[in-house]
Amino acid sequence: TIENLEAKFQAKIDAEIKIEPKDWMPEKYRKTLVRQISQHAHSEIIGMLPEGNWISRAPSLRRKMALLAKVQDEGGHGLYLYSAAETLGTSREQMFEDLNAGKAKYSSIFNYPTLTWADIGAVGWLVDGAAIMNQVMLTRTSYGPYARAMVRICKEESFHQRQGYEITMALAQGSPEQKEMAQDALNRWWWPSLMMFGPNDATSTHSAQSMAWKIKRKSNDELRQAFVDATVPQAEFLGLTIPDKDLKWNEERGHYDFGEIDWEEFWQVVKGGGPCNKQRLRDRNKAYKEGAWVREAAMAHAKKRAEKRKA
Ligand code: FAQ
Repeated sequence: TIENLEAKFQAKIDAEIKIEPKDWMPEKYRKTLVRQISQHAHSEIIGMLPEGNWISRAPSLRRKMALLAKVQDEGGHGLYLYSAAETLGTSREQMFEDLNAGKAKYSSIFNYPTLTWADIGAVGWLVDGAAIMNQVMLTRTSYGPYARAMVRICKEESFHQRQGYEITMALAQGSPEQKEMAQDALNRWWWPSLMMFGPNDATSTHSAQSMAWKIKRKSNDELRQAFVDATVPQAEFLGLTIPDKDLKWNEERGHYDFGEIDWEEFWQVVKGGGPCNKQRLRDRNKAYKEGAWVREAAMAHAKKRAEKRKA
């Protein structure tokens, strides 16, 4: 019976045995994974856009090379994640279609503009920092292909974070104008970075089930707290100020207390009303259309090679 199958499935999860593509799984587990992995994949490739904006304007050849490599890595992360989602029986075309039509979600963070070079530092330091905090737990997620993809992604992501921190450090130790740029970027990216972890646990619709299935290993609030705790000393080291007047070390809890997130802003961005949502979708659709010939050529090449191998 279905109850039997479900009980066996949960026992496997409880015993820390990975679920693999051909294993039986509850339909809701499959659906949740497709939702989360595809949103994650979309975030990676939409995330290329705000940074791609600065490749041609990076202040030196060294900076340009590092940024180019980082943006390319993100394209790669998208590919591993789309592949992982495909093992659950959904097609890449369908996922692209949903993204391009504005039907699929991707991380709220990528709907904010990158106004100055200092934003590239802040994105690496804060956005990649938040991404790693969330993704390290996903290397232990219960679905095998997702967990394995996350291992490599996390290694690359930690290079990205350091790249951003180093840009911010150079600015923070530079001229007064440069320091001001770094501070301004921190002011604009801090709160949106905290929003990346999603709604509070009490209002998170999927958390309880995802934790029971060990898709998620830590809750949204737990991860957000860990990010704040890790990042405050980094800002102090740089001599920059985190834009939160309620931020304060709490000796009793052994954590930083911090202010309330503007949840209205969060949901507005998630629902498509952020500063750059329209622009991101427009750019994504344009890139998809203009890249059609590349996909066709790659398919033709793969077909030719397959035929040669048969012959
Ligand atoms: N933005 O019940 P929950 C990166 C949605 S890192 C937009 O808590 P869940 C690397 C959520 O989907 C960024 N939507 O959901 C990079 C759900 O909507 P639905 C990507 C959000 O899944 C760095 C609803 O709210 N990382 O790309 C957000 O249990 C630099 C209720 O929320 C990942 O995706 C948000 N911030 O927990 C690239 C990590 N938060 O589906 C380039 C994997 C929540 O019911 C440059 N994902 N929502 O319509 C996760 O760990 C989880 O999905 C969470 C949300 C933690 C994001």
